[in-house]
Amino acid sequence: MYEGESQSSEPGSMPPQTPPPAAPAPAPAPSAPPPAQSHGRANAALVAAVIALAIALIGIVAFPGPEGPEGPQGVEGAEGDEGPEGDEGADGADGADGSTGPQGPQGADGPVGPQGPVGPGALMSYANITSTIDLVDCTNVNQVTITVPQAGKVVVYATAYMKVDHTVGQVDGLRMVVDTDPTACTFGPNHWQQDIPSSYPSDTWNRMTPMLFNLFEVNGAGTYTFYLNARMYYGEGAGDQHRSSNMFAVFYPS
Ligand SMILES: [Ca+2]
Repeated sequence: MYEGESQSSEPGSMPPQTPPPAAPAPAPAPSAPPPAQSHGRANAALVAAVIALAIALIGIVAFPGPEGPEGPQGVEGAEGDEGPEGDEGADGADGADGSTGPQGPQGADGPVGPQGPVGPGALMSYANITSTIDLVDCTNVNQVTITVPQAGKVVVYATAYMKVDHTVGQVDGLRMVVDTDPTACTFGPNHWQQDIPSSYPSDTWNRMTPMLFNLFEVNGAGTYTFYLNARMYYGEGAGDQHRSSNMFAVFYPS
């Protein structure tokens, strides 16, 4: 009972007791939690903030602002790994011809080819005879044959070794010709002729070496024969003979 206050008591109740000595002042109590009303307002504010943030994010996503200026170029990155080899490309156009190279070594000899046609050069035929032939009238002593491919000219050359038996007091005369006739011993511009005067002493081995040539026209291709003929036009006798001779025929095409 505080001073100044009245204390009613009821009958039969306990007498008033002396109040106990005052207790020491209690130590300050730890901070008590806020009243329940303040805690509720804080939660509501937090929820409102979260909702506002969500609305802001939705606004950012749904309604983005204008694009900002392009930023500065970044630093070049490290070189990447080499990629796989690509497919082979199409062939390019041919290049220009190169310069001529050096001459190569000489090759081996080839096989012999077939004989070619007769050329424009001369053809030649040859006849040689060593034979004792008595001269009786006009005597053929040698001949040469030549085959020509076309018209042209044939030149015939002849040399001979002749033996003449001479008796003093008689003339011996030998004539030789080249002709297409084996019986022709005609005197003419192409004949060869030599005499032994009658005053010369007798001799059975008078050697004569005539040299003749004559020109013949041939009208076309073919085989032609030319003859060397001899005749004693004076002093014909048993000892007058042909011993040997050569003939050459050369063809010249037109
Ligand atoms: Ca004679």
